[in-house]
Amino acid sequence: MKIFGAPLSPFVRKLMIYCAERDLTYDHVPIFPMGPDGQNPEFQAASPMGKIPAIEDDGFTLADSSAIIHYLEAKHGALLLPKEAQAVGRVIFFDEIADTALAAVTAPIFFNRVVLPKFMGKDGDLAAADKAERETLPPILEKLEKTMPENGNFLVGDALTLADIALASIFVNFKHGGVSVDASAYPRLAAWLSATWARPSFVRQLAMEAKILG
Ligand SMILES: N[C@@H](CCC(=O)N[C@@H](CS)C(=O)NCC(=O)O)C(=O)O
Repeated sequence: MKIFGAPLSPFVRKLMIYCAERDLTYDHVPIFPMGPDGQNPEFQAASPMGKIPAIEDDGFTLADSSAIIHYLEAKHGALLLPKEAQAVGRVIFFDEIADTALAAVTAPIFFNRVVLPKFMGKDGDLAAADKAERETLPPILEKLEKTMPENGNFLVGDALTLADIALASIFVNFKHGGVSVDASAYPRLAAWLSATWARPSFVRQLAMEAKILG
């Protein structure tokens, strides 16, 4: 399988961590969609909307991290998606929160503080990043804190699921953008996050990303 994408994307990271957690190997084809890579015909064929990640697997192409992970679970056997009705609903809920509310607030922070200055040679809109951190993010973290399990390291049930991978992946972009989760304000969220980031899959991924960030 080929994975097209840039590891600093929360959605590419989610797919890479998913593969690491279940020992699926892949060839990584680096694609930064906003640069010339976006014109790569193989990538364009795999990702009709031009977004990362996308895959090519034995001639089959697919884009969108959640779609790809559902495909891989169906192909290789369900491991990180539970079957029980309420659990599957909750996993999709967390995956969706990462893709919507959190992605919307990560974007101005990560893009303006990291992507524009480091990879595109442009000044980011630091005022927009600061505003997102100060005003938009805290109410989301407060709501998220209320959805965290009281005990335990997993968001759904007593084992790792796609919910943990998706949510912890997007929080890496806050970290790269200089935002940390205050354990005194959000104790359950902070505890769950540090437990998830301590997994070997995340440790390896973050080491690789540290090299990219220099
Ligand atoms: N819901 C999608 C989101 C993918 C996405 O928005 N990727 C961004 C990078 S983080 C992208 O490719 N942006 C380039 C563009 O929109 O042109 C997924 O889970 O894969």
